[in-house]
Amino acid sequence: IRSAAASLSRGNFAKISSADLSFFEKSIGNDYVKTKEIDNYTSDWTRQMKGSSECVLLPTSTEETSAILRYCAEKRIAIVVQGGNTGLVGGATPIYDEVVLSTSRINKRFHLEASSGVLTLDGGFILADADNRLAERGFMMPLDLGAKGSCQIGGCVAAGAGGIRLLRYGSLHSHLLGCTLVDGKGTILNLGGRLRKDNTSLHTAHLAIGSEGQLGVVTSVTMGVVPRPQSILSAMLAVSSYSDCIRLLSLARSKLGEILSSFEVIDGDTMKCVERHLPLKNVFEGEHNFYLLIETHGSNGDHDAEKLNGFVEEALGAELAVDGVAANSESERAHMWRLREESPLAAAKDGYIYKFDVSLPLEHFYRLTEETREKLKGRARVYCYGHLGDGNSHLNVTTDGEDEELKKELSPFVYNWVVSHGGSISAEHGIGQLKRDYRSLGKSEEESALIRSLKDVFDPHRILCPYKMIHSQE
Ligand code: 2HG
Ligand code: ZN
Repeated sequence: IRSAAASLSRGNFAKISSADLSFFEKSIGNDYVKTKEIDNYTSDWTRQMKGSSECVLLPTSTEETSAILRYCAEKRIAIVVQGGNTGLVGGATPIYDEVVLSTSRINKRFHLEASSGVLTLDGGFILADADNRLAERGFMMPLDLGAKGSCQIGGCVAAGAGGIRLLRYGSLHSHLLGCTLVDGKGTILNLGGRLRKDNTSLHTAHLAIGSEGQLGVVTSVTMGVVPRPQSILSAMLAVSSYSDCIRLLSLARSKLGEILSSFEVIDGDTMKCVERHLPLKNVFEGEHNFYLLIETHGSNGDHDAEKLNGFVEEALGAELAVDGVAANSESERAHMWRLREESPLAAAKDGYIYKFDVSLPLEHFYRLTEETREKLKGRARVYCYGHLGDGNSHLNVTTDGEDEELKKELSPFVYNWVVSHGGSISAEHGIGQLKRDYRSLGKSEEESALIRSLKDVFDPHRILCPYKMIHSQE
């Protein structure tokens, strides 16, 4: 995927010299200034988005990060900040010759205060590693996403990651209490703190959420974590119409109440795509138009099972669902989640892929898929899966080969449709380079101007992540 961002001209940034490399080597050690075999850092994980860079820097601390940024600001060297490189919009992939600043080695500090459930950890901590450490103490990371094995907590904050249990625990705005942000001048900003409540000023730490490296590098995060649920149950429903899916969401909210933690959808075409490309089988016999994956998190297995079974029975009795299956073991539960979490992988194997991640009011959620299918009839395959409980659709379109014409039409069609139906062109993946040209859709000029002013405060030389959400030359 080459986005329009690549057609922007290179900014007026300095080229890396041998003196610059010597400075970096002196500051963070020779081994952590990489100039060779850096493809893993200059392409995104799908290897579809490729850029280039003269060097990758791997600092170990906030202080080393600050020294690098202070120097780069002075010399006007452009930087792209990278966490686990699991993003879906090319935000962490360099375009011209930006230096890649990777937070992978800033991953030592991990401190949990069990009485309050407040965790402080380094920004480079991998989400699954943090969650495993919390599990030993009876806690859990409130956010969970398919990329958990590689994504880093600082990157999650910068990406504004959502994931599969936002419905229950809320977004990062519900959890982030403080963070350390090293800005584009190298200043170390300790924003917010570790208190659950602190209403003394602007909530500056929250500016880091979804900032995509535009304001600084998140080197440390302080956040609330949640008790690990003692009972986790999953079930799937097969449903024939979208309107029944929405009725089932209301039913789930009222019947499952506080234990409802995920309400995910996979449409019929996606399920067939999963079965076609992956060694995975649907849990239902026969074909259905929609599949819902529902999960509960609670503290009493018997009570939760009674509620979940009651919900499934009512869904079947009222003929809102045509079939229902509850997971009876951990492996059955894992199987259900693989169907949903590997849907992106199956779609990627289906051909050349055009990806969308949009928010829509529920009444319009599936009409976008239907209208896109209608528009592209005979030219492309259209898949929809996502976080229905959050109104977040992952619309994916595939063709046998790259289709330039379709590419030109598709994004404007989808994004204009979304905005004119009260949605957002990015629900959780961000803007990066992929959606750069559409970033102001649905935003007022006043809000865009405010965002540019904030950029100038944090990164006056605009060296951080150019050509992306906030462009260096605008
Ligand atoms: C998911 O929910 C991720 O699986 C990825 O946000 C979605 O790649 C996608 O379409
Ligand atoms: Zn998602």
